[in-house]
Amino acid sequence: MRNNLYHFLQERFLSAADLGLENAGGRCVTYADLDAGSARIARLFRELSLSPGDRVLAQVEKSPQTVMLYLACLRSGMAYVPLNTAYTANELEYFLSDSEPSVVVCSPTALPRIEAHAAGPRVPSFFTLDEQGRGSLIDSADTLPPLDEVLELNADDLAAILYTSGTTGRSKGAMLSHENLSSNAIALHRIWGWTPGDVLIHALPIFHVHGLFVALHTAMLNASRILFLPRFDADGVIELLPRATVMMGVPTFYSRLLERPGLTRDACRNMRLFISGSAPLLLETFETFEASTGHRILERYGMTEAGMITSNPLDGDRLPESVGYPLPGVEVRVADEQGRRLPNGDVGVLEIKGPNVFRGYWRAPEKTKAEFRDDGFFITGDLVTKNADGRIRIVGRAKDLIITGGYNVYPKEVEGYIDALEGVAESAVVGIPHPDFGEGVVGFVVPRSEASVSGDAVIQSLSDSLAKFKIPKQIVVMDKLPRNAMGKVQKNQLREQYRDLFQTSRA
Ligand code: MCA
Ligand code: AMP
Repeated sequence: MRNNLYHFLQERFLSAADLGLENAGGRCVTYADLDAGSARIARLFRELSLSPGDRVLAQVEKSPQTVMLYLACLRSGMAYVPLNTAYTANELEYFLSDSEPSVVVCSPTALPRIEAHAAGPRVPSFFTLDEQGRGSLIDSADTLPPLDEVLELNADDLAAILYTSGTTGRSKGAMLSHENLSSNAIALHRIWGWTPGDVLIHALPIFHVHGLFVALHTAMLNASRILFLPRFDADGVIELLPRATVMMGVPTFYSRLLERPGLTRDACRNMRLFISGSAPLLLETFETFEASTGHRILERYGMTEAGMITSNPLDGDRLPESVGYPLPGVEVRVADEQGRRLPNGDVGVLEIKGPNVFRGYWRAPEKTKAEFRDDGFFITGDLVTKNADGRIRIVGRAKDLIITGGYNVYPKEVEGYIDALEGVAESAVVGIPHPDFGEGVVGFVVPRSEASVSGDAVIQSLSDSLAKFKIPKQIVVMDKLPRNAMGKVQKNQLREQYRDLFQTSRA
């Protein structure tokens, strides 16, 4: 039984053991290094007497050593719990108590406040890892002999828990199994036509599905050279383009690249494929990108709970404003609120089933039950149409969600924090079209009758509690929120009325 995803990856990437993660200066942490480094961290886990399924929580910057840590979790059967580095200590407290990690890895500067927050029955072991890939994690592992074993697992054993913000209440941890991840990686590797010699530009963060799973797994299965940038930087990417063949990004990457004169056909001469996802790619971005580079961006669609779900075809019509066809092995249907299948062309919620679909929410069986139909289909909350040949278009969201620069923000969470501020009677948070981030978070705030509230003060007050990307780029103070006859806030009306808020200035 070779169910461990690490088996699949190792088998392929060791065929090119001297390639690996290359930084902009050309320094390479090879696949052989990743294999040996992850084996030493696996030994450290053994010394700490961790058991398979124990959680390893990481809030660390992107570095090859972060990848080693992830691979060590895979090979030793630990559940990797990566967290956005933008989360504040306040947000972290919840993830620590909910996931009950056995190991916590964080930056040296964050260590004191994270240690202070870690309570509960079992105190985790703490290690540090900085953006250069140095810290007590690597220092401790480097003194140990590698543990070369790759644990035999069941296909549905846990590989990772990724937290997704919830429409109501707190974030939910999506439990992803080895099979979820490997089935998706193998399907994507095939349908995107990875070939020997492909070189990937990797500029995504590695605490989400896109950068951690989609990009890394496919490139590793291909034993590809990975040009590994610590973060997205349009000029840095343009410099690397002539050396690369594949790039993955959120739409903001593409709109930012288009602002640079260096994005030319010549710069893209060796590129084979540009892939976009995590948020809607605007028609304008698709068309301007094609005009500038000759490349039609391939858009695909996914979510944390299911990895990738649909993709435009590599060969055949790559259409803008469409996310293509279900991946091999993934069943989809478009349904009404009761789960009844709708005719082709009708707008409904996309429901999906397949080996990519997660095992449920961590320690939340009721939440899991609420999002699955009795026949096992998962309700994505995305509003779509499907045409007669099976092509899917996303036309909206049934869930109240803002996607800003590829990060999800649930308005309810932000509203909760704003409403708790002194002088605030109520608030509504919506996404307004934003030239850089696709959608920009905007807060509409109604002060209490006797109070006066300033937008800047609201933004300032939120900064200790919320990650920056969730904090409204603008606050509009108003006397009352628009409501319908039932008393429900009319967010559509706010979106419509303020649709040009970001159009004149890049906020
Ligand atoms: C940073 N800021 C943001 C964002 N990122 N605000 C809103 N939305 C964002 N995405 C804040 C910064 O803290 C800063 O605040 C200000 O906005 C400007 O920052 P800037 O320097 O422009 O940002 P950056 O560091 O260049 O980052 C922008 C980015 C980054 C490169 C677009 O957000 C990014 O890498 N996004 C990718 C997200 C991703 O991987 N999503 C995949 C999720 P201040 O000025 O106050 O300091 S996986 C997923 O969705 C599913 C499965 C899927 O289908 O893939
Ligand atoms: P997350 O929970 O962070 O994984 O975000 C998943 C959500 O991102 C999906 O449910 C969609 O609403 C959205 N999404 C991902 N890819 C696309 C895309 N290509 N077009 C439109 N929305 C997308």
